[in-house]
Amino acid sequence: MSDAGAIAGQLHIVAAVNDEEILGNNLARSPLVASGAVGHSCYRGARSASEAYNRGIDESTAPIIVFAHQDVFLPEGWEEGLARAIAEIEVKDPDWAVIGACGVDLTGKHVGHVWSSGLSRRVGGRFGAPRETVCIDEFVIILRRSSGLRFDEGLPGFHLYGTDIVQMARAAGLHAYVADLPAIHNSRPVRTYRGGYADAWHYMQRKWQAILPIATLTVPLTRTPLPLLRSQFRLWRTFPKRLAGATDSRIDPRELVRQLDL
Ligand SMILES: [Mn+2]
Repeated sequence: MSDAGAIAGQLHIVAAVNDEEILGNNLARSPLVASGAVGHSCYRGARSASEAYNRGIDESTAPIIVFAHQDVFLPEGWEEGLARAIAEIEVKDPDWAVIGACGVDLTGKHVGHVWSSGLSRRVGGRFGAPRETVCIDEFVIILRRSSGLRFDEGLPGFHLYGTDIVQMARAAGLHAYVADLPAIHNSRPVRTYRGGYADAWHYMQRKWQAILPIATLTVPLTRTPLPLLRSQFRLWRTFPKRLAGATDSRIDPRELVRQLDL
């Protein structure tokens, strides 16, 4: 799978969409999507990411499914990076289940590489060979269809499904990886961990109670709710400053790629 044309034929892109302008400005502009090189399905009106993503699994046939946020831009050549990562992973683990672009490795170290407009900074940087991970950021999730994994439709809303799919892989004796696949996450600053986020966190806390704590890229899953409460307070206190410092998410991500040399 070293050749980019070969990998494109194995992929299908799936997105849950609630804003056509954001989709048009970001994911739809990605060369893979804009050129028609890879098929894509957008699901609107889903109650949860799991519901949309499982429809994407059921209504496509490609062996590798790329679940991407509507506010993600996959730069030119992204699929070549993916082909390289898969080749590297398959030397040791032909039965890999999940690949993401940001995660936490088995030693607890954050690894990944993305531009986040919400944070107005490059998160992580080049890190070489793919590494096993215990969670992944939801902005891009790559699933090997023959792993047999599906998203848990009991998990409400649009949070923590990256950690959940990785933990389901591990529970099934499979492995998940973070690969160096830089992209633009043209996100807005996170306003709150109340409401939908808290519902998902409590669901995950119950679901995985036997193996807590579990690292995530937001709030760790723990027996005590203290980390969630602390993070809720911190987000509330810092939101005005983060909003003021964020990159305008209406920016053309192609311009960001040129500026950032991702
Ligand atoms: Mn996003």
